[in-house]
Amino acid sequence: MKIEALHMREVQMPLAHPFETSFGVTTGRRILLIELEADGYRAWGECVAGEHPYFSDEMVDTAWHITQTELAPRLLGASIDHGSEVPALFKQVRGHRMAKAALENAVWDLDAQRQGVSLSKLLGGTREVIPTGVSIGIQPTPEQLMQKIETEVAAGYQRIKLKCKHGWDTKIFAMVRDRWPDILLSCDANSAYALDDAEHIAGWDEFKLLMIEQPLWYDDFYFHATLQRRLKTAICLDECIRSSRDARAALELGSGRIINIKVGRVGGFTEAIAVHDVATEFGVPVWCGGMLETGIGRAHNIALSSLPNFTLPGDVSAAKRYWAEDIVDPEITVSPAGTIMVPTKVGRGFEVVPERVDSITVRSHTLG
Ligand code: OSB
Ligand code: MG
Repeated sequence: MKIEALHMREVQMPLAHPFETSFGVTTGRRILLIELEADGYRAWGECVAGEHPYFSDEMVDTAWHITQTELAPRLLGASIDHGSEVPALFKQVRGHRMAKAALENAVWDLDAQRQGVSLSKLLGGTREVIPTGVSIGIQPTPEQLMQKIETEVAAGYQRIKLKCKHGWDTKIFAMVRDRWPDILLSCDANSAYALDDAEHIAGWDEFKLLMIEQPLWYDDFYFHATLQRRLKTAICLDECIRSSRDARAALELGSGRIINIKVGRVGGFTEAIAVHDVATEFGVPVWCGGMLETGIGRAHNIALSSLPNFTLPGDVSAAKRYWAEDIVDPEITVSPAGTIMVPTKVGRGFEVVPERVDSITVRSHTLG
């Protein structure tokens, strides 16, 4: 198929609740969306780059620039049969994985429609439902955190992940474990600690956390191996895994025992599947991370989460936790058992509502 037109747009959406991590507070999202046209089909991709280069070195403005000047021209007019052919088109451009992923994922989204199969099936998914968890940001007070956990546990979520940092860690975990001794509980430091904190972190072993996500530097997996040797609790790697080669190196080193796969962080579905496969080879479970996505990215995450080694609950939770009104129909919801049904319909299974997207678009650019 030939990519006939490529539309870029930036949408702005206020979050229903502010989201605080060790790197800052997000109150609203600026998101780059991609729409492709080919063979009479229209497909979508979402770029997960944030408003600032705090999670990774990408941000929405760099993604916009690199898409417009380098990536989109390479995709436009290209004849491709499959999403897995896209990385080769972008090979000359180093990095900018989130920008690349938005385009590649849109091609998979298109190909699913063209082949008349669900995106899950096209990606190699085998699950009918996916287990889901929630990521709960740092709250103004411990009482507010306890209230949030109560709400999410009552909603059925199968795993509670707490964002943490110095001053919002040991005491908080103790308080939560005291009230909920048996829930699946984890924490995510987003690189808030250093190796000098090893003893402090080892103190969390008593809380029986499922995992400690990215405790050390965003670009490190060598010292994570040093730390992992000192912990009973599994380390889960997020920021530092940018490719299947990183995954193999990290697992050979023993840097962690669980991997969080974010399709944007690794550059698209092709590489996400490759990371999944490396983890399988090492007997390491994976789960799907979230980046405060709209329904487009969320639908793509649901399809990815249907692959066999996504055995742990992911951060792919219900749209209403993030948005007063999402941009897809039907609304993405979670069952009382804490699961999301994987759509069996053709394509991504959640239709983009054009009027809704138009109403929140602040800039757009078309190629082709
Ligand atoms: O580290 O997983 C992370 C959100 C933005 C940036 C990084 C992370 C997150 C989350 C939120 O944890 C997951 C979600 O609910 O989408
Ligand atoms: Mg994380």
